[in-house]
Amino acid sequence: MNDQQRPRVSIPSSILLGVLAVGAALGVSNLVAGVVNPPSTPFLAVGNAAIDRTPKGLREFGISTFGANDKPVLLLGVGIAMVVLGVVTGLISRRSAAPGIVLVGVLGVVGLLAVHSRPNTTTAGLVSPVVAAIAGVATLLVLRRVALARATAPNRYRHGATATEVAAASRPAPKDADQLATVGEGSSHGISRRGFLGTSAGVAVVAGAAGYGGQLLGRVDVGSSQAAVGTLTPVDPLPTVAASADFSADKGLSFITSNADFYRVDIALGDGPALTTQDWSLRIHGMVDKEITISFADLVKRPLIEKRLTFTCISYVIGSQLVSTADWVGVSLADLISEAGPQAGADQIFSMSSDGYTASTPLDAVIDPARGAMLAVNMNGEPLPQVHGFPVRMIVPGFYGYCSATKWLVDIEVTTFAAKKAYWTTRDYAQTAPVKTGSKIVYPKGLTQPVPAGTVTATGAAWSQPNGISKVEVQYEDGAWMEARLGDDEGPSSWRMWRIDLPSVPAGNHFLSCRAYDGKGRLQSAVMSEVLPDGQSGLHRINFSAM
Ligand SMILES: Nc1nc2c(c(=O)[nH]1)N[C@H]1C(S)=C(S)[C@@H](COP(=O)(O)O)O[C@H]1N2
Ligand SMILES: [Mo]
Repeated sequence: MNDQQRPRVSIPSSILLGVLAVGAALGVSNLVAGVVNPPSTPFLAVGNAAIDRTPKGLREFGISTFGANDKPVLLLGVGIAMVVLGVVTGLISRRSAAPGIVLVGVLGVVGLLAVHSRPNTTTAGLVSPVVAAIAGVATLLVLRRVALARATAPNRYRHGATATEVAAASRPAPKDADQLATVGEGSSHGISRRGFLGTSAGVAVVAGAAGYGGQLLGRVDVGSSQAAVGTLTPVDPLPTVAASADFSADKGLSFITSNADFYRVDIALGDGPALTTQDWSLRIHGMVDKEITISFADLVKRPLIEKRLTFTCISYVIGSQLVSTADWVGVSLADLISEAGPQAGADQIFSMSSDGYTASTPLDAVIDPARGAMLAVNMNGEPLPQVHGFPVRMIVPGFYGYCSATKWLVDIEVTTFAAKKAYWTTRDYAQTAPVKTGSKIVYPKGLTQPVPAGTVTATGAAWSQPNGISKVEVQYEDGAWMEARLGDDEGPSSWRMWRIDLPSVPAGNHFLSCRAYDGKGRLQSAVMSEVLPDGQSGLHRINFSAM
């Protein structure tokens, strides 16, 4: 029989069966992953692998375009890619199953490599993509067979069949069955089509149930664990922020950023790793005299400290939202590392998240008691939200988050910069980067929200962790720099609010810029640089309108 004579699956049926083959593979893989090793679903692993391989420009683009939605957008992209691959699988398998089997096999290998590349995968987790590929191929073969089934073999016991249908189905088969087969389902009538649709619906239900079942099995009850942690009381609780420190609040920037508004940036998908305090422990090892492994219960028995700290992301673009402030309760990291006893020659703290994210921070900064590096367990009086690293995250004031603020922290290695490179360092970011002194204008908000002409009270924030802010200046149009009034100092690693009255601003469009001096009197750089490799410098300059 030459190729032309082979029965062919119709285009719609081939699309349906291709999508179902990929869907069945994903559903079954989710189930297996749920049973053996929850974090290792091939779907998420492929998403994570995609993130890890995102070119640097695209990362900054993704963060600035989609903000906190960059993850759902990515998952949607992986989902769409799966549907497209399903369609392709079906269409290339119309005459023969071989091309589709190859494609599903390739997908299985990609899933296997992706799962394998995840640091939190156990060997058992590798079973999931393998079983997925088998389920995909089996679905493809079964559905093709049903789609091409001869009209001569109807299922006369089909559930719900009417008496007439059963009678019709039991009539003798046409003699030219072979001829029918060569033209495939195209000439077969309703019975085989319904058989195909019924089987397809069955596959869809089983795949969906498997996927959902995997979801349920893999579920970790983070909420109960957070509730059990609750609000922890530090030895010296911080007073609430005075109104005289918070004086941009009326213009839309409160001193403390609520947990819901606090910016979020990470490479994790969904809400990030789902850990409980029971599962959690931290190991401190490497170039130390005494290795330490500490449980959550033992961690919070240590003296609890509270700090009001401003976080800045390396992706902070001048004037953007990637800078936030919260009250953090936790334990001194400087003390813990000192107890482990760093050995001579070590210069790096290499911290790792349960999902394999790594950050490199200078050892001397971490053990400097004045800087106040900590392991945080509460954020603004609540257990850490999952997206911010529950149950424990690291904080080292004065460094951008990427090289200091590891969330879902489980491992700290005392080592050297020469020996180990962290996640973003291998992707062209600096191995470590102190936060650059920054300032931004919060009000006026720009051209879109005109302000009344006359006296305009401009306001904003400035930060320079860990030295604090000593002065902020504002320039209206191209005039002389004028000193702004500063809000109360809430500590050298918190931002400081500023405001200034601009008298008699006429109707029309105007320019406004600001610049800050750090606690040592050093002026912020006016040179507009790129984010890469160590953060953007430059002044915030806005155009606003008065009317
Ligand atoms: N595990 C983990 N921790 C991480 C990251 C990450 O991708 N994974 N990103 C870092 C970056 S780039 C920043 S700016 C801060 C942001 O912390 P937040 O999301 O709580 O604001 O977390 C840091 N810690
Ligand atoms: Mo960041």
